Amino acid sequence: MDMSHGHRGAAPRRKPAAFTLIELLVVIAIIAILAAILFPVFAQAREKARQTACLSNQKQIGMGIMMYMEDYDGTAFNCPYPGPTASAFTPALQVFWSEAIMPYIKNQQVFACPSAEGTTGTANYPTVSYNISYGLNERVLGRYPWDPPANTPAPVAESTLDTPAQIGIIADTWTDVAAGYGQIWSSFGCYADLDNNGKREMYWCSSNPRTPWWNYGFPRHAGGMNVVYFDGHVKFSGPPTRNPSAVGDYDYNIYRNVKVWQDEK
Ligand SMILES: [Ca+2]
Repeated sequence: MDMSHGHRGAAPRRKPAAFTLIELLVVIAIIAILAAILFPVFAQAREKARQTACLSNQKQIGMGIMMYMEDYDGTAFNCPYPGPTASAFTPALQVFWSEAIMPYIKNQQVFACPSAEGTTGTANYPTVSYNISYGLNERVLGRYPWDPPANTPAPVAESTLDTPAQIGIIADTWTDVAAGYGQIWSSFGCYADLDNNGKREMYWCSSNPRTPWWNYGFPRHAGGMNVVYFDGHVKFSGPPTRNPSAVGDYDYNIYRNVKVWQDEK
């Protein structure tokens, strides 16, 4: 039996109901609340996807560096900061670090993090035709012969370090698009005794947000950054924590899981 037909056949007790103003406002309010809850989630999901794409970029960069080292007796390239003038450019490198490994990667897009605009070079290195938003570990890949510890040559061979898997070599770095330059490095390294054994270890640090041009690792992925380690593996790290021994803007925040150099004996 058709129930609706029976109803329709009965005498209507009231008009077919339209929405009242109050009902309409309640529905709109509920939709607004749901939107307010969901939109940040959508934004987070988008950033999460970018973070994963960035990690994939770095995986290829890490593999490129490993292949480079296989061809050069286990030794990494070395691209020190060339200084403010070309005369300080020692040694006289001809290529930016991305170009050093380009023969192994053959893809310019992997040097650009999707969460950053990137820049095309820095200081006195020749600029490139693509964006770069990653910087290198100055101690390992941008080393001067006189950098501590003593008697460690530049370029650095992986075999000279005890714990390459703990040492970050490439990470997200700050780039100033408006100024038109990026940073060759992503870390000076800052000292802290996080294991409280009385000896300081050198960790990767993040810039003080108040002075972003002191640009170490740049935490652009929900407060963290992606890192390539000296054995070629990649990992997300962060967010950074306040460095207990920070004395200024140089070493304000610290990535506890990313070392810049091996523990000094
Ligand atoms: Ca220690």
